[in-house]
Amino acid sequence: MAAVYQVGDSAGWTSVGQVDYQEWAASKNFHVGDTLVFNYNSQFHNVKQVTQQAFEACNATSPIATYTNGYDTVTLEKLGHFYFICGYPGHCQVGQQIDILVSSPTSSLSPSPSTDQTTEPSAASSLYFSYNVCWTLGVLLAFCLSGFAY
Ligand SMILES: [Cu+2]
Repeated sequence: MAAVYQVGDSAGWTSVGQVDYQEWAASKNFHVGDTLVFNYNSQFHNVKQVTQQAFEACNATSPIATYTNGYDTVTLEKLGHFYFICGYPGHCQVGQQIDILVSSPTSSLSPSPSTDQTTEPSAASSLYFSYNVCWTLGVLLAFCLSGFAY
């Protein structure tokens, strides 16, 4: 099921308010087909998808893609990292940058097939139990009889 995430939740995409976008991204599990929504005032911000190198350098001069609408949706179409920064001077440097890692869904372990073996040991043990009881009773009987005999 594809999910839609508003980047920064109610804070949106901003350079003020000290939004920790890495923490925000780390709290999510992004999968192929999910959509990011960048919600911001387009007078003050934009969204530039950049390479890892440009991301680390806060270099917005040669972006992979540029979004400027103020309500931009970006579909995560493949696995791997998606790097976004704000192209306005100084904004990336103060933390308006986000590294989205799109991972494949973890394959859930299928439960081990149940077998009929669970019933067999209990049947065997009850058989063993009744054998023990008979043997114990037999010994007691023999003991009692021998007690009477002497
Ligand atoms: Cu900005």
